[in-house]
Amino acid sequence: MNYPNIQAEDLAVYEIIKREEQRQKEGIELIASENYVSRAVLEAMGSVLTNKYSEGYPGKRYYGGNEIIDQAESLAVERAKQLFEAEHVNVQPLSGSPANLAVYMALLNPGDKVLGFSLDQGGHLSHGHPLNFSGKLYTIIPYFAKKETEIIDMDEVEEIALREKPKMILAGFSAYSRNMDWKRFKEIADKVGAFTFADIAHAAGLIAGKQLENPVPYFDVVSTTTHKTLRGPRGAMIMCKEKFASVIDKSVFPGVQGGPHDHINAAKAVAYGEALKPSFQEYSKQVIKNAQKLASALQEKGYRIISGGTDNHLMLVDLFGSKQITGKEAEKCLEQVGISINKNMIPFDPRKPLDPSGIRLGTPALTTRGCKEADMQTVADLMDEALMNRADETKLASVKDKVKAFALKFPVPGIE
Ligand code: DSN
Repeated sequence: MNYPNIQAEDLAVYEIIKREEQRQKEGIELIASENYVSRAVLEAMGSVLTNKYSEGYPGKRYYGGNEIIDQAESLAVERAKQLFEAEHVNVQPLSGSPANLAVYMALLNPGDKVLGFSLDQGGHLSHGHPLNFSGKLYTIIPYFAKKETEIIDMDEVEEIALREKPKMILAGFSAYSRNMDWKRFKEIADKVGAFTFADIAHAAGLIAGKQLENPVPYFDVVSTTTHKTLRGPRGAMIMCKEKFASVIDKSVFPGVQGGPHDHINAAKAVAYGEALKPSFQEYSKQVIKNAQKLASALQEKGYRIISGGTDNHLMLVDLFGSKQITGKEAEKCLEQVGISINKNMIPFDPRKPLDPSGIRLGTPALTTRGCKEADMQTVADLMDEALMNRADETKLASVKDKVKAFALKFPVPGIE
């Protein structure tokens, strides 16, 4: 993409965009929640659809002139229904947390009990962190991974559910590398009469790409962001059974949001169109193969991978436990050589969130650039070389050159 008008009218912003393009092009992106959208998605986001106000839903808006906007939103909805076999879809949520807020508000009253995966074990802020709306407004009962396996113990989830009788059971994660047993969650919820809510923000693309099991047929409500493995614009959507359609729609608008972002909804339609193609299934399969290869390459170098491996696009590495390097040190060292990762708590972490024992790695972005398993070996080698020489500035400068040479072999969509 070129930006001739920004260049002519606002050099400061133009230069920021160019510097970020360079960072993305020359770096190795391993943040599990990031990806590179296609040029078509970028173009839809940059379109004049941003000029419109359209509070309401297709065919029932509070502003005139929405005949064409209705078509864009309906197209996104129809494609999402097809991708996820959903009965009802709302594509208006602006991002993941507002989507989750809308779900809580639709199904619960303040104070109601919710079972959610503990944040320090791989859950998300909006699944009950005490400083988040979820933890402030609702009574959150956490469930955990089992200490010995670092995998969620469904028998324990059942025990907690039977004891606590929650009004809703939330299944989902932002740092968990194993398959979720959606069917069992539903069976447990049925035993206690709880609503089922899945947050598939991380794995949505792998589900759409038919590589992981889909919770939509089992669950009452499912939310997702659209910009992670699903490779769409920054945003979210909610899918639900028809019987919840009206409460979910009312909760999104007017409950939580005003006007939808119509240019983003058109970009969601474009991304869902891409995800419906067979090539997206190949992409999703490769994301998982790459993650499994990266995990095993790191294990061979003595890094401990939480739960012993991964079934999806991400992994947690117990860096402190296996190499006596903290997550914060690793994040800083790897950033210095152009490798983007994030520090992360590991299950039962003896350290604190701002300097935890672990890091989280993911392969959706590198896979979009065309990386395969052999490239994951190179990535593991480069990471290890940087981490083992973290006090040696000369060595780190040489690793940075190698990272750049490697990254430039793989084009980033949308960057010349
Ligand atoms: N920030 C996202 C992630 O990195 O997983 C979750 O919202």
